[in-house]
Order: sequence, then C-alpha cells, then structure tokens
Amino acid sequence: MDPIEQMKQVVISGDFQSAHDTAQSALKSGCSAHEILNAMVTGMDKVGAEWTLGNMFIPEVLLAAKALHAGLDVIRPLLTSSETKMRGSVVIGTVKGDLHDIGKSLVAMMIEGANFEVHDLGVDVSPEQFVAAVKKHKPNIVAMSALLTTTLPYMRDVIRSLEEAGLREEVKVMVGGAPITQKFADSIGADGFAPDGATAVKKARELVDGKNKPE
Ligand code: B1M
Repeated sequence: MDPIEQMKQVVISGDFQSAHDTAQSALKSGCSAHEILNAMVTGMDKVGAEWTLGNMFIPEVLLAAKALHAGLDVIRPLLTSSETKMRGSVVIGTVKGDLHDIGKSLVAMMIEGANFEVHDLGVDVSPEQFVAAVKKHKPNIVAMSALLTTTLPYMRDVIRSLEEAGLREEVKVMVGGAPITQKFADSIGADGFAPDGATAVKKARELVDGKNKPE
C-alpha cells in the first residue's frame, strides 16, 4: 500500500502500536513530514465523520487520537526548524471544560516549527491558568483552542481575565477550533483567528510583526 494511504489507515483503524513504525517507514520511503501530517489529519477527519454518523464509537475515536499522537512524535523534530533565532513566544491551551487536544497540539507543533517558543498548557485550561502562564512566560501571543460550542464562551472569559489582570495590552490573542469563525473572534475582541494550522502560523507571524495592530 502507498505509505501515505497506510498512514491514513493506521489512524482510521486506531492502530497506535503500528503508527510509530508506519510513520518512520513513510519517511524512509521519501514522504515528507507534511505529507504524513496531512495523511493523519485526513484519517482523523474520516474518523470524526464516521463518529458523527454513529458508525464509530468513543473508544475507537480515542484509539485514532492515540495513533495520531504516536505519528506526531515521529515527525515533530522534522517540523521544527533548525534556525536558532526565535520569532516570539506563545502560550497555548484548550479552554476550560474542553478536552479536545489534537487540533491544539497540531497548531502548537506547527507554530513551534515556525520558530516560536511554545508553552503548551494542555487541555481544560481555566482563565486563571492562562493569566498565570502569561505572568510567568511573558509571551507575545495567547492562543486558545475550543472544539465545543459549550466551551466557546470561556475564550471571552480568558480575555476578560487578561484585562482584569492588566495584561491585555501585553499580549495578542489568537483563537481557533472547528466551531470558531472570524465573526466570533471579532465579537470577543480577539486579535486573530485561524481556521487551520498553516493559517495559525501565518497569523502568529503577522501578530508578532505588528500587522494586526488595531488602528
Ligand atoms: Co468530541 N466533539 N466530544 N471528542 N470530537 C466534536 C468536536 C464534535 C463536533 C463531534 C460531533 O458531534 N459531530 C462534537 C461537538 C459538537 C458541538 O459542540 N457543536 C463533540 C462532542 C459533542 C464531544 C463530547 C461532548 C461527546 C460526549 O461525551 N457526549 C465530548 C466532550 C469532552 C470534552 O471535551 N469535555 C467529546 C469527546 C471527544 C473524545 C474524547 C472522544 C475525542 C477527543 C480526543 C482528543 O482530543 N484526545 C473527540 C474527538 C476526536 C472529536 C472529533 C471526532 C475530532 C476532533 C479532532 O481532533 N479533529 C470532533 C468531530 C470533528 O471535528 N469532525 C468532535 C482533528 C483536528 C486536527 O481538527 O481539532 O478541528 P481540529 O483542529 C483544527 C482546526 O480546528 C484548527 O487547526 C486544527 C488543525 O487544522 N484549530 C486551530 C484548532 N485549534 C486551533 C487554535 C488556533 C488556530 C487553529 O489558534 C489558537
């Protein structure tokens, strides 16, 4: 089987034990880290669609996520650039009440690969934890991910908490996740929105370069 198709199937079948070796073989056969990443994301999209249709169940979805993470471990060093000069730093997390970590981890990895120092706070991150991380790491950007319509409001809470702590002017805020739109991002006063990892990298660069400063 074509190595890219094989990588996709490993995620769909949740075969986390083979994911590491399959990713390594794909690299050896000449596939790029980006091709492998795309194959895994395509596989995860298929899993999501099947789950929505009721053809797959939560344990299978979790195995697919585990397989994707095992593949990510192999390609992570290749997606991280060898340039030493950092463009800036980012504190990233999935907001309170939300345990979805795949998209957030992908975005974190891609931003890291674009030479940002990334502090990944994980999932279920409260406004207080975001504020504490900003005080500690003094990042250029606070990046928030949410996958549930019920957890979107916490993004607004994080921005309010940054304001209350007197830190809002110190950082740019970027948001993303499947249910987020530019309109929503504007409505909560975020500085940037990105629908996917590649756009998130572009947006992070713009925010740090000051292209998105309000008039
Ligand atoms: Co969840 N879940 N889930 N889930 N899950 C969704 C999101 C859902 C759409 C499925 C559905 O019903 N069709 C639905 C949300 C519905 C809604 O809110 N409107 C849903 C639900 C309902 C739930 C539970 C409530 C189910 C339940 O228990 N009854 C529950 C909630 C748990 C919780 O968080 N408190 C739940 C649980 C789970 C699992 C644990 C089983 C698992 C998560 C495993 C894990 O993350 N380790 C899971 C998964 C895997 C999904 C789906 C299938 C896939 C999400 C994913 O990883 N996609 C999802 C359905 C779907 O999306 N088709 C679904 C792949 C990933 C690469 O894409 O995360 O969108 P994504 O990230 C993209 C972009 O959005 C963007 O870039 C990424 C890369 O391109 N992006 C950013 C993301 N963050 C960004 C940040 C940025 C910029 C871009 O800047 C900061």
